[in-house]
Amino acid sequence: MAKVLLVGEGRRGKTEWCRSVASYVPTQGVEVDPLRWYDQIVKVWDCAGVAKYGGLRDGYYIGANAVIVFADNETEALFWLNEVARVIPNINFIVLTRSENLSNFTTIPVYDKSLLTRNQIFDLLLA
Ligand SMILES: Nc1nc2c(ncn2[C@@H]2O[C@H](COP(=O)(O)OP(=O)(O)OP(=O)(O)O)[C@@H](O)[C@H]2O)c(=O)[nH]1
Ligand SMILES: [Mg+2]
Repeated sequence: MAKVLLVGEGRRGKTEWCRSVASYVPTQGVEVDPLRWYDQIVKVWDCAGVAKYGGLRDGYYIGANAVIVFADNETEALFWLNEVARVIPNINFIVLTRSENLSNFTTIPVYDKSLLTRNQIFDLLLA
């Protein structure tokens, strides 16, 4: 079973990506959501972005096959990629952002997070 991490600063839409949330409640530690990908289940580890709720952050990364980084700009994205790569070097990744933030990225490819379905993202990461 694949394990995919969601990382990024607080309030970047990680938990929103897993499910519709009416209001923002910071994730404390990690929430694991089993999400369907065709006939498989992907374990999605939605990690807290707010430092004081980070908990056992490095421990959550162990065994991950891929990471989805939610970021508003390139500095944030590189920070979180590096954060995970310390534990899992060369991990497969995708960076998602809002369309109005696409131009903040010049060196790493990003995707408009409203345009790709979950399955399309898992296809890119896990196929
Ligand atoms: N700045 C910013 N805000 C966003 C983005 N996407 C969603 N939001 C707002 O963030 C809130 C949803 O946040 P969540 O999905 O709960 O945030 P999270 O990334 O899980 O945050 P933590 O659990 O604290 O790490 C909503 O109020 C959205 O309006 C984004 O790409 N950038
Ligand atoms: Mg969250």
